[in-house]
Amino acid sequence: MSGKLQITDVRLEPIAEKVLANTRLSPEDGLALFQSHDLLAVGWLANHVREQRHGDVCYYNINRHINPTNVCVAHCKLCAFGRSPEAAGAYTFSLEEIFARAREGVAQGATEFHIVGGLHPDLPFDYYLDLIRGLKQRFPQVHLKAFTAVEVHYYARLSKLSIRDTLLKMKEAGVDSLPGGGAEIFHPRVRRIICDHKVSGQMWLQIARTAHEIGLRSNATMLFGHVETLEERVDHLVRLRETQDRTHGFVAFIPLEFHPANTGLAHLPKPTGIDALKTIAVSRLMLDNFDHIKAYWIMLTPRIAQIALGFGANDLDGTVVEEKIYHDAGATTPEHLTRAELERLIRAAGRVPIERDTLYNRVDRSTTLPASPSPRASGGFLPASSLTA
Ligand code: V47
Repeated sequence: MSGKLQITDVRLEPIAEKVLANTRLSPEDGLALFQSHDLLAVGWLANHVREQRHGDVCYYNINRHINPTNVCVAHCKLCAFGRSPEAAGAYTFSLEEIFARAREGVAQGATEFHIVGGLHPDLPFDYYLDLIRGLKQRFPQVHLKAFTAVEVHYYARLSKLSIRDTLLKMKEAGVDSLPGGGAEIFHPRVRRIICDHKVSGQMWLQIARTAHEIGLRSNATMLFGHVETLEERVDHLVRLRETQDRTHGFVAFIPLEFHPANTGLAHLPKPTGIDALKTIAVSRLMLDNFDHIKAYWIMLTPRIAQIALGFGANDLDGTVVEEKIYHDAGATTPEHLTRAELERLIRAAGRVPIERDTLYNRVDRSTTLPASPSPRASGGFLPASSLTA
């Protein structure tokens, strides 16, 4: 962002000095940023940090979301996706149905399958391992970003294995990294209200640490805009920052805006666009040890996601194709954006679109255009690092 920093909120002045001197912000600074109505100054600072790290680049990827089942025993108030086994709309895909969706994704050039689902009362751990093995065998070139810490905890209980051994089995089967879901807000007061039966925040962080220890990278999220206080948001960010200091295993942070429709919290108002932009900016400023902050367009809308690229975000996430979690909760965004549409949004925001894989290696399709959708073909992509000097 060109132009000078103009501050109208004097509480931001010492914080701006710290940001410009690359000094870590305190929890009190985080709170002052959230409380400030000087959105443009907060955004300017976040954009300053973003441009120091990434210049004008904005990443996106070609991916496909796959949700194997929406049957879930957790019944979280925040969620409109999970169903009881007998409820209308409950589904569980067979492995063949999942492979067919994956094949379609590969034909469209997907470099990543993002796989998350409900906590099914009857499916054994082997169903999930067979799913991963089957995908890896058929599409070895595609990164499998599969199963949140919440699912890992559930499979460990199901199979009576330790968290570490559960993760090792997943890795052995072909899981490449973990998505960032299920983090919500770590504070127990909030979890008691929005997701009473889910793993604790402490356990979520421990599972992320264990995953990092065995060489699996993972993402992190924060669900904002429901019953949490601003102090609880700051606490969430600080705990993630502390964990990242120890492991350096988090790849990206995704602030997730709460969608209340059809959930047990449907009486709550929707978060505002200002809150979404400020949360992205504060995340960039507090998470000084995270490289990537995603503006997940499905949840923000493409319009707000575009603006977020000037407020600290450096990634729009992917093409997605089929999305259930937000659309069950009333999202009116499309479920799919093409590469051309993502690139257009990024260019119109004054940024340079770069296709990436899950771990932010650049993907260069210029030399190998997809000739056929054969599952064994490269899918037309190679990491740029393998093509150019
Ligand atoms: O864990 C559920 C959230 C998450 C609602 O890792 C809701 O790259 C809003 O984690 N309103 C799943 N949010 C999505 C997720 C994600 C998305 C994109 C990229 C990545 C990544 C991860 O969605 C859940 C929960 O926190 N969620 N219900 C709702 N009604």
